[in-house]
Amino acid sequence: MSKVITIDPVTRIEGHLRVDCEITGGHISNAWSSGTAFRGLEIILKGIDPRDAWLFTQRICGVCTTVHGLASVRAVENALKIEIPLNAQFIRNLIISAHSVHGHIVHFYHLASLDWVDIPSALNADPSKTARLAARISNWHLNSRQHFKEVQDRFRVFVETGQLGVFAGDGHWGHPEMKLRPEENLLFVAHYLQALDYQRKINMVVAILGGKTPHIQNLAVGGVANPIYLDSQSSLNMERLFKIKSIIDEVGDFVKEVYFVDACAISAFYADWFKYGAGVTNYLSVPELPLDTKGTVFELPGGYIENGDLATFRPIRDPFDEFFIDGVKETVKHSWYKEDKTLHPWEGETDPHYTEFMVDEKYSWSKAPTFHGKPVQVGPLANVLAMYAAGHTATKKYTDSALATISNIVGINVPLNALHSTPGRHVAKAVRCAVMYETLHRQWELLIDNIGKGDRDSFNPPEFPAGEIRGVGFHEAPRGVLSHWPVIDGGKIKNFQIVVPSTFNMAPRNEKGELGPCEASLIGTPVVDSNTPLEALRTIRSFDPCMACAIHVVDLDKK
Ligand code: NFE
Ligand code: MG
Repeated sequence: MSKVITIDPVTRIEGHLRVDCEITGGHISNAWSSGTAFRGLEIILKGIDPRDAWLFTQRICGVCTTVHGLASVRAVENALKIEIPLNAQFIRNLIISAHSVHGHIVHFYHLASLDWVDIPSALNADPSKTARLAARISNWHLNSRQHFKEVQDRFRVFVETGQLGVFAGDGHWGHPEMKLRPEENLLFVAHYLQALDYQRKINMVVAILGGKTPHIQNLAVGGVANPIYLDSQSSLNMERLFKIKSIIDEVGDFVKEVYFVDACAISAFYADWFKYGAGVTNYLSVPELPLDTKGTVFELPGGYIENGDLATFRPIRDPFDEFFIDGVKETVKHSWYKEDKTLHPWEGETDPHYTEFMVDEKYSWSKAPTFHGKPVQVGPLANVLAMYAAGHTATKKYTDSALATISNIVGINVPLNALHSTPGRHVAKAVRCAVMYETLHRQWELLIDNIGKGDRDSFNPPEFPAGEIRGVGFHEAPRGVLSHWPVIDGGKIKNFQIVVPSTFNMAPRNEKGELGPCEASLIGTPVVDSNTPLEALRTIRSFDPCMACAIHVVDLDKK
């Protein structure tokens, strides 16, 4: 006997998502992912000055604001084939890296961890035992009996006065699939609270360089609007640069001694889960952190892996690489847009056409992107596997260290292949966070060295030719490959398509009826109680879905 359950809305994500699961014999046998909010942001872009596009596209999302700003200016620079000053690249790279570290910490602790951690159970923990447990896996200075006791006491006051606050409505407390002991739960409650502070701290780097966050103000087609005078109080000066350095150092300890360790520990405590959640194992990521003025040499590699086989890794060189440019298409066969076309983003057309939720026809506002005709998974797992396949040193170091830590806790060898799974997405995100933290240091040094050579440039003014030009700007965002595809005519935007990480991952079926990555990953997942489908939510949230980003509309006829 099969039964279909509807989870709507999926909470602790960004935006509006409905997921329907067919459950047969205690396991998910089919799934449908549906973006339920129509967004119209791309319509506004038509006819505007391409130098302003980034200010509009940033408003797509309140979570990953910098990424759309960045992809937009890159896309217009790519269309113009202009170079930008080295200082501008390094300043952008610092923002990208800090924003990624922030995003990964927030996702793991504040959006996803409560699917695995039974918060109220922490009240029954013995803080001394929690401290001993923590000492075995980490050197973090706050892992003391005294600190855990303080957290527990503070938390008890909340519970006893009935004020669970953010923990009130959205937990699955006491669910039979919650497997951690009270001591382990207390450890994660303490780190959950610390993480609130550290995600804020690293975001200060974004705010110092970007003017504010969310929605940075310092981008420009041609560079950044950060004047560099080392002894002026009103520009990027030595004081601010060293403030950034001190924040990076401080947050680095948290990333390595807390987040990285916790992601390994949770995965190890739930090691059974390594067999669930693989789904689509075609992986796409793009290179990131450009080191030259043309934006063609990168610090971090990216590329395509087919069927989970790292031997198939094919690097993507840069945004001029035709393997990337020709590979991206979007289909609307199962999305609420007219007709069933599969189009390249430069030809992209979108004509909203809402029907009811009909799984054999149309059932989502999200389009279904493909890469060379196949559904692909994007995100930190895709990126880490690509960087691993490319032999990237820091990625190899942290991935091997994560697998060794997990194997050590579980007591059996957990291989690289285990990462094709729900916990694999969390482990990979922690690996990527540690890698991004190291790159923060490197980008800071590159910026300081370049300024030290006397280079103060941060902007090259763009000039728009008559006639039509096209560009693509890609970015490896916290949730995966993001690309913006403008068509510009006579200095005005004629068309602007945005293909987003969550559109890839949370896609409905494509033109061939193949399931999107999240849909596919749910198949086979056990659900012990269909009234509280915690297990399905674990896998859905492991993608860090952002539906606000995933859904956009372009209306070519301005209807
Ligand atoms: Ni709104 Fe995003 C990221 C983009 S969507 S969060 O990262 O682009 O997956
Ligand atoms: Mg789009």
